[in-house]
Amino acid sequence: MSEYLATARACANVAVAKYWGKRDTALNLPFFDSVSFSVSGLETETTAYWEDDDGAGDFLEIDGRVIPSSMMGRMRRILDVIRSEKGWSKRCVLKSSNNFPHSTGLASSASGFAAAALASSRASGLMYTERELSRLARLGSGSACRSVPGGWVRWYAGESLDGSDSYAQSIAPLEHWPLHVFVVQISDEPKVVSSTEAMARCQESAYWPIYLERARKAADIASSAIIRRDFSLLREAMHSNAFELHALAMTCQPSICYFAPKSIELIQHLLRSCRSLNVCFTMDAGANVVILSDDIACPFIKNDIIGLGVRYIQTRIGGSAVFVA
Ligand code: 2P0
Repeated sequence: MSEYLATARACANVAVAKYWGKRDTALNLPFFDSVSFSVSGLETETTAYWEDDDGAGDFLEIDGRVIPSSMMGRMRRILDVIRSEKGWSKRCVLKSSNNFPHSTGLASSASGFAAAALASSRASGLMYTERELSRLARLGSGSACRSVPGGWVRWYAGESLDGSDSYAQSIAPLEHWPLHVFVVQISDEPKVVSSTEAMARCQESAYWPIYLERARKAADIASSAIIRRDFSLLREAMHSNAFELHALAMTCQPSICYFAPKSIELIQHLLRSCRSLNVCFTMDAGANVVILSDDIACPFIKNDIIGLGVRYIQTRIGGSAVFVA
């Protein structure tokens, strides 16, 4: 076994004000800031080691499945930064496992690239700061930069062409507002359209300029709701941002519709519950619904979900990516 060995863990994250659209596709640079929370217990653990390359190249295994070299481009972007900094030509071997099923609809790419960035850099002997790690993880998947810090997190879009000012940092620790999180598994089906492709298609929609104008303000509103623990404002920010994204997706050619019948049914229950309880929800590029609630609303929300006969995971706001060993 290599002396250059490290293991790291990172949590999935869910956006309250979403990342959608890239000003640079190679560097995953967004047009505007986004805000998310880390999801406790939904984690990727990655072990990385570096060794002399006998010509085999980098190796990646996820949940026991070997990823073909042709599909490792995003991971290689991260490893190439480390190789260049070290002046190395070594190869990296990464073994990664997710403790949550794909059917949660939560992108394991965010926790996966965050854990891989931390494990591979530590294994090389580099001690990156949180900000440097966040930038590195972003090269794998945009949203991965938000899985580096913990709690409530803001990804600053930045302005520079090289992405040096595009990173995420915590705006409040998880103890600041320890809400309940429900990840409702509406569908086991793979996404109808990948986020990367959907983002590109959405920029062709006639409604993109309106979406862009509003999305540019969403992170400020969501951040202020979180900092003030203002549930009504959080709900307003979260619902409008999610519905605007899905409305935009539907106006693409050809249209993209991520809703399943049970997503709508659950949303209708939740919208009724919202009138009297502190509950709010969002949907990413898939049919599943993620709900936030306070202690009082929690049992009522559970009933809404159980009544639908769908699977769910109940958890809390999570922490940052951590070095394990
Ligand atoms: C988000 N999503 O803010 C948004 C909302 C999905 C819907 O970030 O192309 O996997 O790898 O940078 O990070 C999912 O997109 O996309 C995502 P890439 P990523 O969470």
